[in-house]
Amino acid sequence: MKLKKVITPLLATACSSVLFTGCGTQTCPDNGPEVTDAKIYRYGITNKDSLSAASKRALAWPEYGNEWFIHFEEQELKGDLAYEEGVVRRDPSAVIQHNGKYYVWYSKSIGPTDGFDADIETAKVFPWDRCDIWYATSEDGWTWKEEGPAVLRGEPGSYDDRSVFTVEIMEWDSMYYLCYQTVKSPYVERVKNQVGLAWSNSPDGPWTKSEEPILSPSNDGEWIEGKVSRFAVKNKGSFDSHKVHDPCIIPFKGKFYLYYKGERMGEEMYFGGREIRHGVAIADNPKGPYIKSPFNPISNSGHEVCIWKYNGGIASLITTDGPEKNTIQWSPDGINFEIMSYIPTPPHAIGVNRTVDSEKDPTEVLRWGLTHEYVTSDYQCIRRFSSWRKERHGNFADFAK
Ligand code: AAL
Repeated sequence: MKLKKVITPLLATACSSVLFTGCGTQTCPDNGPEVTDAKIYRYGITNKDSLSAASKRALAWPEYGNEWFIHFEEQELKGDLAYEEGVVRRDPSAVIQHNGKYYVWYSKSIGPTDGFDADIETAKVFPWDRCDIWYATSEDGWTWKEEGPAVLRGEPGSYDDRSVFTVEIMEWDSMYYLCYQTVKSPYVERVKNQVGLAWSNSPDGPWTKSEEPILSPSNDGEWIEGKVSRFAVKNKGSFDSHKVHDPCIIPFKGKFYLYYKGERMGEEMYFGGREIRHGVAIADNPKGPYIKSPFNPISNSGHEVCIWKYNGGIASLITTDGPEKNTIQWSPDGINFEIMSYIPTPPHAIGVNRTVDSEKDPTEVLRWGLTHEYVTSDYQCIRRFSSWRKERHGNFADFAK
């Protein structure tokens, strides 16, 4: 089957038992799914006059192959990105290539995490607190050389004076753009997180930072006064009223789409995990201004943003939180995503491989890339992942008999 012919989305009903939204109109018209002998045979249905709910869903599935269904495994890196005690290296960017070398950017900090109860002036509240953005290069994607810092925290009083972290890279028109999270001191529970941008004509820098953040949380929530807890709210506000996280900019349809994770003031545990959603903000130019889409949120699940272009649209790996976690979704317009596959245990905080032709296969950018691992709650290191598709259960030799 030709890959590009199977882009029809696998709807929520068809994909996973955690998704109990009922039939979408695209696959289950009022008079029920089309029942053909070929489909009855394909899905092994006993009796076409006695259809279980599962059989009805199967009959409603689009013509579909195995293309989006992949499995992951992780491996250790060598050189400077191997685990180093006392050092946090985490949230790797996508991998790009320049002058024959792979490049990656990441959050780096030193020392243990103290939490919010320690002295706020000196404490490091999270592993991603008091970070700078560093970068490393590699000939083969396995052994990495740490080159040094790329973007440092700002001067005291600036919007990024406390931490710059969770970075992504975009190459566009001979320029390089790093977008990343920023926090301004003091790092208290209710601190807002914003997104900064830096640009350079070389992946080795020097980088020029935006004077103001390019994205901020929505300003429509209300804390309960006199408390410090981020869960104590009068009004939760929009899905991104507390934090805009995990930014990733992708050039798409003549514009620049900044995908991000939104965290909400007064976040609750919803079905499927934390109340985490994704949004998108769109600009005419790489430096902005980025305008949040009125269609936000564009995902009610997920955690770190992991997106790539495929077949004229955008694909997104949704992990960790929400009812649609552990799925790959695809959208023709970058806004309206449908589930394509269910993915067992995807790696966290993926940096995809942007050096390959993303059109070659729906998940080509995921054949290998970088992720991070919690070695301890204090210290994380960057690792490599690879992914593959199971073509057959069991042994090939048996099949050939
Ligand atoms: C990650 C990301 C963001 C958060 C923290 C560091 O998984 O979602 O980067 O701020 O955790």
